[in-house]
Amino acid sequence: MNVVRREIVLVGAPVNDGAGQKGCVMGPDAYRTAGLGETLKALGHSVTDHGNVRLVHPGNVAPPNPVLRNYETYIGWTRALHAKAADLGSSPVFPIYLGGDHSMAAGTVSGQARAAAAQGRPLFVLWLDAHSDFHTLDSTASGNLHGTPLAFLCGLSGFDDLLGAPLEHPVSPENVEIMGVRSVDDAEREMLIGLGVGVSDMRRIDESGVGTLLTPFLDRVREANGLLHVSLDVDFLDPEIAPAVGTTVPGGATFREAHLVMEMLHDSGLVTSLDLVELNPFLDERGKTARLMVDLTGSLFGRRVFDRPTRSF
Ligand code: 5AB
Ligand code: MN
Ligand code: MN
Ligand code: MN
Repeated sequence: MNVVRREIVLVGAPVNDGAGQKGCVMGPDAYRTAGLGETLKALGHSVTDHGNVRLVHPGNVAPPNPVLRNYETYIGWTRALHAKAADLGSSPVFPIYLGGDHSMAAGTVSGQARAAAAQGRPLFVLWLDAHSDFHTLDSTASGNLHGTPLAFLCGLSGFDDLLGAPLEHPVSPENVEIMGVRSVDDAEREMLIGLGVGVSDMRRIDESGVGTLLTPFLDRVREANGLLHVSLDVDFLDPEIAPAVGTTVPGGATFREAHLVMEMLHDSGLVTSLDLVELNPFLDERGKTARLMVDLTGSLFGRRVFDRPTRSF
């Protein structure tokens, strides 16, 4: 098979406190049970499981907004995952972060961005999600912190507690592409427009197709010699095919749309790190969603029906 062999490291991030519902804590083990490691090895890659990252509680920190839920554990997880990702990002391995709710991306992506900056390369982020996760600690109405990581990563203000200092290596908003969106709050919409974040909502996917929307973004990553982090929220997918998530929104990506995204990402050779987030195994139907996420990861790592044309004319 014509697949570039990667040294993959699995990192469990059993983060549960950012979501409104319990259950994401079981995500890392559900991916292991669904055969993520075996699937990647069968494609010719080497896989090492580093186990789960442990939360380090930061001590008492007063939340800047009374509506925020579990603010201190957001800080603790962000610091622990930032350190792990900065470390892995400076080695030649490909990390896959097994969530855990999406608040974990505050740590994984900021750590990868630090490592990218040390190599003098920009980090691009593809955020596959029904939501834009672009609330500040001020603007969130639900107080659920999994709705805030992308605003933090883009350097919006008010998040200095997370790493104990202003974010040193924010991701440029123009280097972010959010795909699959169909639920954005008013405050988020204003900030996304103001900062020029790329958004391909479901209507644009319906009209143009994922391939047409993804290609110019991948071209930009290549031209900038960038690194590309992909953050895949289960709710990017239509709830009919992926029910195991606490924040379902109808009208999501189909089975083939999602696989095509992953296949194109594989062929680009540009992706250097991945989050699999928001899987809530407690809400799954006999492992269906966990298995689909594993299959999609297989497509990202080179699974295909044919690896060459069947004839030359
Ligand atoms: B997810 C909502 N915007 O702030 C909020 O699942 C939903 O990581 C956030 O994308 C969804 O609570 C966060 C209504
Ligand atoms: Mn999300
Ligand atoms: Mn979401
Ligand atoms: Mn969600």
